[in-house]
Amino acid sequence: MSAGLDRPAAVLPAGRLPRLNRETYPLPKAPVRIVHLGLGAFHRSHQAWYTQQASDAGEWGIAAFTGRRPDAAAALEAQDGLFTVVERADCCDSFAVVGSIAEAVDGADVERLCGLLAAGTTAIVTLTITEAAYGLGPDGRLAAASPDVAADLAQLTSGRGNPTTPLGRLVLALAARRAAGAGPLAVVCCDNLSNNGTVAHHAVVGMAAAWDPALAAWIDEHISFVSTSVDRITPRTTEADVAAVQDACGYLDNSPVVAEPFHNWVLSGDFPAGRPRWEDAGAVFVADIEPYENRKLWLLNGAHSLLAYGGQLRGHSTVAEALADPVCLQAIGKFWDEAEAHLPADGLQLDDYRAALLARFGNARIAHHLAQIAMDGSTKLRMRAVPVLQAERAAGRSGAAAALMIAAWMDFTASGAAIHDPLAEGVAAANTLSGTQRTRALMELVDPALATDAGVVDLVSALSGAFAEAAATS
Ligand code: CS2
Repeated sequence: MSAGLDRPAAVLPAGRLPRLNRETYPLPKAPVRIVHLGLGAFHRSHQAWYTQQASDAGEWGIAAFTGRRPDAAAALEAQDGLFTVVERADCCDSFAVVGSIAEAVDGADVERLCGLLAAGTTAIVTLTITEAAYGLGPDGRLAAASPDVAADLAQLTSGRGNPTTPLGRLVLALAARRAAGAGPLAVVCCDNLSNNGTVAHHAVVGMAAAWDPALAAWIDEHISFVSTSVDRITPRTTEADVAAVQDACGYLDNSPVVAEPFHNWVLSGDFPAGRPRWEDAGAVFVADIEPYENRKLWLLNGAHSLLAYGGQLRGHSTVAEALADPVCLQAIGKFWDEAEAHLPADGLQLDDYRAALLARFGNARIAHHLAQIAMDGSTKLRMRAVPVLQAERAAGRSGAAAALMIAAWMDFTASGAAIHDPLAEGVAAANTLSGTQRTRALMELVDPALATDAGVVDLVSALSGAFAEAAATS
């Protein structure tokens, strides 16, 4: 069921326009069977959109919880959970109202979260909590000493029950499900991580085990962790987007979301309590997700990170601007060649995929800001550059294009731009050093093993400055 708009453009002044809600736009509310953690633009343009398109959408409502701030939940609740998806193609926009979010909740309301997970009708928990929020250190284990994780463990063990990280909240809510005897469910990780189901599993069980080993054992037995590869470019909503929806749709929507027309969702794993027919909207269920995941993380997200650091060092602000710079374009092509050598040749249509990516990145009507992509670099590079660099070196080649992504990140961290990173303190400390010492210290934050490889450290050091120095016409 797609809720396309059939209203004429507004002729009334903004003050007299109706507010989007279920009275002005009568979409029925489905019963909550999905709980989402991480209510943001991407959840709305992707999982909420897919759920709305499923032929059994009427049975699957979402209760979506925010992360640190309540704002997005308050804004959406004021419109009964409704919002507009603006599909922004390079020719034009189209608009559709999505009604699958039945409840938008402040993430701090752990009581509501526990209540929903204790209900046997809740079948799925989806997560978009950011790559960095899984609380895992560079070794892939739960960083129990990190301040947020340690604070949540203290909350859980003291029985005060007020964790603040999404993981801590999820563990508490799973304990409520166990206590209620509500049975199995699926946790579906929708963050850009390799093996994201396994990562979520380790993170949740790691935190549970540090609190209550019996809960950890119950989670292992009853909770399915589904791995997924998610894709839809969704920049942050701007005031201009809000105004565009108002003009085109004739109502006030305080929470529209702009996304490219392209969308993709590949999933692998069990849904012991059922799931919506997401395949009706094109979702694909596979036995082995790794090739799809690597294709997306390396070719799309890897290129994004190259553009984010290299592009900003060259004075660009958006993906489309950076792509138009031959220096950036050439860096992407070289990185894709390296990555492609480690992807299966069959079934992934890599030529088409690369061509489609260039078209998607080149859509200048989507103002996808490089500063947004540049965030959390230490975590993202671990998924986007490191595996390609390792594979290239194992194959006896230098991996210079993957190393260039890491060198560009390092240059960017010293460029004076604001650094948003879970390891920001370590980044700042490393940047007080110089030369190879600095490179090694920064590399340790991304991948400790690579930091001990003198060849890699020398290569990355030698590539420092490459973006800023390259001539635009080279
Ligand atoms: C981007 C992703 O911000 C980033 O790190 O690379 O959000 C990217 O836009 C999405 O994965 C596209 O599906």
